[in-house]
Amino acid sequence: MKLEMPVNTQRIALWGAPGSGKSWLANALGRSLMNFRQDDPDFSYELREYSDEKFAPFVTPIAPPIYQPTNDLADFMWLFRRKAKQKTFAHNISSNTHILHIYDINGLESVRLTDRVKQNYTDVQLILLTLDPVMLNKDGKKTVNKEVGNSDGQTGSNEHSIMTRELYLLSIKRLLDYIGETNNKHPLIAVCVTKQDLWKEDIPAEMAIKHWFGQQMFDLFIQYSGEFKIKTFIMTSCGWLDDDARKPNYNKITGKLLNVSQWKPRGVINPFFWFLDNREREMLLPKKNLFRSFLERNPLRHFISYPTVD
Ligand SMILES: Nc1nc2c(ncn2[C@@H]2O[C@H](COP(=O)(O)OP(=O)(O)O)[C@@H](O)[C@H]2O)c(=O)[nH]1
Ligand SMILES: [Mg+2]
Repeated sequence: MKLEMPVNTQRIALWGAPGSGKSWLANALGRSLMNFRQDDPDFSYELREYSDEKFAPFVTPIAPPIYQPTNDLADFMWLFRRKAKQKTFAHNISSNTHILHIYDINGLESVRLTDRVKQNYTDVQLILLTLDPVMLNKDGKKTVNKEVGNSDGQTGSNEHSIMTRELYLLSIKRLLDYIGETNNKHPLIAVCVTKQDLWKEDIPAEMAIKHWFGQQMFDLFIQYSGEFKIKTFIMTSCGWLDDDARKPNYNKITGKLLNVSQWKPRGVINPFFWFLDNREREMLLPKKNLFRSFLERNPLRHFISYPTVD
């Protein structure tokens, strides 16, 4: 099937340490949308695989996460659509279709910002930073993972990751400085604090950065928020079990889900909805011709926000 509706391509890059949950997050988005509010009275939501200007005729059931490390620069495209169920002006302007072109980048190279991957962070509209408190190397002990130099690491069992608070701070600052210098139009920055199912404490999103990554990291995001639009989200790509709401749907030994049929990621949709909300509002901004936009209905006032999903 050829595409006939207007689409906007949104380039999205993932940044984060090996094993911090980048690939799972990308996969969990598909699953979350499948689980998400098909009974919504205003809109339906669709996500399809997309290639060669064609999209899969059926909503593709997105498989559980792939467990392989991302060695190369993997990129893939999804067609996302929010489709109105009602025929009002507001619903009409709030119905859009996007191609989400996602760049899943090797963890070590992203943290080091090597020349090979640098390019992927310029000219994107959204960067998802995955910050993983579970794998944080709290006391700076040497890493026990011998392969850490050349792969994305099977990190579930790796007790001392390379990522210390200092390294997070340094590498995120380097990334934001680089983008600040090279892009004239800055991407949105979604700070994704991952693996919430494994946290021992209940930490709200506003506190997560300070709590896990320290005051300096918190201050860094404040400092850059003049230049970038930055927002923090907390999430789990595997979620909890239905029958035991406190038990992660996660097998620590195998690094897989315990129960695929109960797979319910939590919080994963929010950075994407935040991003699309911003993009669509931007697209509705009044045109240069002030007189015309005065005569026309200001669509921005009618735009229906994307929901926050808990
Ligand atoms: N418990 C839990 N484990 C996760 C979550 N996300 C990822 N993992 C685990 O961390 C490993 C690395 O995740 P992955 O997405 O491959 O990390 P990447 O290297 O950043 O792409 C996975 O194989 C899982 O075992 C999560 O939300 N909760
Ligand atoms: Mg990966």
